[in-house]
Amino acid sequence: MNEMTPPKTERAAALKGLGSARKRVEDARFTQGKGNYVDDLKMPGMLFGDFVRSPYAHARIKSINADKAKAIPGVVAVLTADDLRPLNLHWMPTLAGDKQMVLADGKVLFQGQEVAFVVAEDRYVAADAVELVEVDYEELPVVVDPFKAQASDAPVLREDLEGNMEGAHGPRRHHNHIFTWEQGDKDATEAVVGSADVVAEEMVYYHRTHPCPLETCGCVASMDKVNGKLTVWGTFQAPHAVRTVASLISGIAEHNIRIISPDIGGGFGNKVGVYPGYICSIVASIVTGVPVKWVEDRMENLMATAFARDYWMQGKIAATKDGRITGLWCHVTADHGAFDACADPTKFPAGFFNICTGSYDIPTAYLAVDGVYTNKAPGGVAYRCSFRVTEAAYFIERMIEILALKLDMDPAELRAKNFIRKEQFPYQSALGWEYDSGDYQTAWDKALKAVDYEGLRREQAERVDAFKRGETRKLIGIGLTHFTEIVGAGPVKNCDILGLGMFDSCEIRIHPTGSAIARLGTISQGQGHATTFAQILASEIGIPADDITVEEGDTDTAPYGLGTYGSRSTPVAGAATAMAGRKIRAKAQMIAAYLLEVHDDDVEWDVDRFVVKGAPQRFKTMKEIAFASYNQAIPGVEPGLEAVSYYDPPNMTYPFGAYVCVMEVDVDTGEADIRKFYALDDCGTRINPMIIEGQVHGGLTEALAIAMGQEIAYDELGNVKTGTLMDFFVPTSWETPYYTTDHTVTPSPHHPIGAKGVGESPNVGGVPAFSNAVHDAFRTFGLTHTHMPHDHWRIWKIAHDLGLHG
Ligand code: MCN
Ligand code: CUM
Repeated sequence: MNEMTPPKTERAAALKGLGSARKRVEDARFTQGKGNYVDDLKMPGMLFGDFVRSPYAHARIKSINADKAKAIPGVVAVLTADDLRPLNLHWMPTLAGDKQMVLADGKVLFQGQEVAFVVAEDRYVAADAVELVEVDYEELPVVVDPFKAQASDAPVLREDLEGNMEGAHGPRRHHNHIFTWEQGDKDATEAVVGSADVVAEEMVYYHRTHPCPLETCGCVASMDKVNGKLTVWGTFQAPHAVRTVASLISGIAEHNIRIISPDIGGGFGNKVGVYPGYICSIVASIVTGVPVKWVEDRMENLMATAFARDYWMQGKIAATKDGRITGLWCHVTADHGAFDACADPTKFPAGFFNICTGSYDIPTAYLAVDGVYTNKAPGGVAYRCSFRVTEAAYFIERMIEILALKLDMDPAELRAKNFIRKEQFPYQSALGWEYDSGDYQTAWDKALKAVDYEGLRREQAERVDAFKRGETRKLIGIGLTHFTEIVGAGPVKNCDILGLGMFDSCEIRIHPTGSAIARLGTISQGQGHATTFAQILASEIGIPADDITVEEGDTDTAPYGLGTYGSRSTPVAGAATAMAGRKIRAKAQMIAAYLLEVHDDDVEWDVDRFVVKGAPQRFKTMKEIAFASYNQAIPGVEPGLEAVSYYDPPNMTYPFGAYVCVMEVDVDTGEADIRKFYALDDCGTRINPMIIEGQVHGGLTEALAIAMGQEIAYDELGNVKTGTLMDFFVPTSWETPYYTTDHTVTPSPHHPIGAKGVGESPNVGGVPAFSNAVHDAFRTFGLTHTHMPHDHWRIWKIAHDLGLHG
């Protein structure tokens, strides 16, 4: 038997476990068009809902007349706030402790706001009826500027809060003010900034944009009146949380609610929040007794569901003459739109923005964030953001560049000089985080060497000379970034959403023949969980990944979890998976020892089996053990082989990376051509290098979009100017450059397999890299800072303002 046993490496490779570039199991159905998305659901008698939306950003509603709409054949109902009021569902709580109108109650506060919900026998009839609902609006003054919103004579946006100066996050100091959030030491920081050799000061704006997933948001609600059970299929990134919230809001017992997230065509944070469409569909199904589907169109998605960013970040960074950073001061004005519907952990109204000291050992820091209401769509945390970490990384990586200019120092050198050093981990940051692990200098050196940084700087200088001689109209920009992220919310002691601690879970069942199913509290939206979670397990329990089904997203079967966002699946559910796997292995060890007639301690694990110590010819494979667990009566051991783990991580994980973007900028057309993009990511132990590369490519492309053109822009009347894909930039293969990916591996010391999250890293690091490249191209011509997005017109304008057009 012994001579038949393949060598360890062969057996390990057959498992396709940790580190294997296993192909995505999901792709068999996706590439054949056989995915099952919400809009693919068809049920007998199903009705369709569609919204009447406000054309105005701020207006009083004097009357709504739905008579003409109701007269069209096929229209079943038209719901307004008056219909929802008796159920107390005309407003709903938001994740940020605010409340939001489900249907306009007396007034509207942003363009595209939901005013009435038409329910009809088909989608087209519903759309026709929407056009016939007559709403009489009286326009009110509009505020789209968060600074003007705080003027003493600014119009009162939230009349429902009038006189209520106590908000969900402490006192409000103005009728359009939501909260102030402070971190760090104000006095000490102001003293450092006040007496420093050098201080760089700037207003860094990270404009409003939108995650714009290919599949928009939607759901099908089905109330089974016979069994009293409500089932909702939806594009939900956190199905269990939706179930609990639905139960609390509707009064339906939680066991009578089943939430199912089917295949999701991209989430990017857009599908974390709760939208009026969900509530209206549920109510409509309860009222009509048949399933009701609501799926928004592209314009509705861009205009009304969770936007991203819109942070005005005023910064001061202080340093010694030789470039040692001594302090960081930051004040953020956060434009939250009409309702604070930001999806942050409860205690963090500005997410994890206090990671804004970045990769640097900054001894003193202070941060204050003021949330403000305006006449824009609500939302706020979405789009590969790691809870505002993308804003934080953009802020610090711009401030570093601006400081380098002021010091007349190379920005690569300035960064290296201030890195948190390897031996300082675990590192306590001035704004309250404990970074788990990192080796920034190694990553930085590797990146600079890979792109030949010195050579690039020489070439850049030569180009500037040639430009000045009139031989070329193109400049070279070198965009550097070293980012540190914080992902894996999170420790239950300080992270919850609506009171639900942010643990996650995994439940494993091994079948008699040695294959398995694992169910998790997370939900993939394209990240490849069915592929990668099986790999974690394969290495833990010695069953090939190909023999393990991973199932997520059905609250009737999956263990309770908080869902997928904030790159938390690997740090939290991935840890739960490893821990559940270890429980399986512990039981398997007892079974193996019994079968081999030795003591438990006399067997040891060997890839896919337990072997008797010192007698390698005597072993039991996991397949044999699995069968034995179902057919042997083992004293003191329960039949079957199952385990469940609920994992509360002791800390978050701190992935990091070094990105370099090399750009050719045409001074006369404003075109920016990306010549090279190098991305080194360190996400600790790598589960599947191919999936990581895919995550990085996708996130970089979104970063390219954001930095180079994509925005949700409003005019002064609050009209959304970028509500279609004609105006809202989504890169195609044409605009997407070639990316070079690389890595270092610094494991997380507290994660069972040492893995950190990676899904959002490329956005967090990518945006500053692209933006810094644009800035760097004009560095020698006196550009300090300019706002994103850097579309052709804006780049042309920089050149123009710098007098480069002669
Ligand atoms: N991974 C790995 N090794 C690591 C870390 C991660 O192989 N050390 C793999 C994981 O196993 C997983 C993937 O990379 O298959 C992403 O894992 P993780 O970083 O834990 O992130 P999540 O699974 O929690 O995904 C969320 C993250 C977020 S918040 C946004 S926003 C985003 C992103 O993922 N949305 C996405 N990537 C996306 N990719 C797609 N295709 N679609 C989205 O909507
Ligand atoms: Cu902030 S976007 Mo992701 O956390 O779903």
